[in-house]
Order: sequence, then C-alpha cells, then structure tokens
Amino acid sequence: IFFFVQEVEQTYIMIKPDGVQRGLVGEIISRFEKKGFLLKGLKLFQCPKDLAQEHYKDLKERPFFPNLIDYITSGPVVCMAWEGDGVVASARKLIGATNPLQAEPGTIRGDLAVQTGRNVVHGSDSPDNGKREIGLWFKEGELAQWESVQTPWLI
Ligand code: RTP
Repeated sequence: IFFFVQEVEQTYIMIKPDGVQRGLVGEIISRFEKKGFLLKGLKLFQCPKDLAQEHYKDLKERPFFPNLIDYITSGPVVCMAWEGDGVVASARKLIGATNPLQAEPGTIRGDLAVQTGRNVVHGSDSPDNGKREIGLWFKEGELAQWESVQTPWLI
C-alpha cells in the first residue's frame, strides 16, 4: 500500500532592495498576512552575486541580466517562505504583472512601483520553483514549524 502525503504548498517571496530602501517591508508582509497565508521563514539578507545568478539562472542570456544581478545585490533583501493552499498562484496575483505600469491597482506592484527594473518584490512562478527557491535562500533550520491556531473559518 502506498500513501501519498499531500504536501502543503509553499512559495518563495522576496522583497527586493528597492522595497527595503523605500520602507515598504511592513506594507508588503502585511498583504500576505491579511490574505491568510502562513509565514514559515523570514530574514533580512545581503545576497551574494553567485546566489543571485543561481536564482535567476533561467534569465542569464537576457540583455538585462547583469543589471538584474547588480540590482538584487545592491542592498539587503527580505527573504520569505509563505505557505497555504494555492499560495504560488495567489501570491503572483497579489504581486501583479512584472511591469508595474501593467499591474492592476490593488496589486503590490500596481500600487507601489513604476519600473520593471525596480518592481519591489519577487514571487515563485510554480510550486516546484517555490521549493527550489526556498531551498536556495534558506538553510536547514531557518524555517519555522508552526500551524495557525485560528479557528478554521477565520483562515
Ligand atoms: P520575479 O521573478 O522577480 O517575480 O519577476 P517575474 O517572474 O515577474 O519576471 P521575470 O520575467 O522572471 O523577470 C525577473 C525579474 O527581472 C527583472 N526584469 N527586468 N526588461 C527588463 O529590464 C527586465 N525584465 C525583467 C525584473 O526585476 C523581473 O521581476
């Protein structure tokens, strides 16, 4: 007999250096909290170049890649692991389109940003990438084990 354990979905969300510099950390965290997702990992972190390159390796042939690496390593970022049903797709909706001028009002980028190259936040684009990126940015033991104690109808 095989038991398939349904894993709870997790996504990697990162407040980029412009979000930290502009004092938007609380505002951005608040949107994911209010939505009802569970914060499983959180740290302020100065990203080394090699990690930025690994994280964005799929974009390494793109002309903006060097600028992207300089941007992500230009100051501290806030690394987060968020958990919940459908959290990957839902977080992408909360974040809004890559180009903030095309992001809907009400989304993080739609409300808080104007440039693609300064779009304040990152969110994993699939559950597999969520896993990969959390593994990349967090060491073992940095993620917290906890469940919400709120009554089910509140979350
Ligand atoms: P992210 O990975 O940061 O959540 O962004 P995304 O999926 O919405 O966009 P993606 O195409 O994966 O691009 C990653 C990040 O690269 C920067 N970018 N700059 N034309 C440009 O100058 C350009 N295009 C993309 C953005 O910071 C984008 O979020």
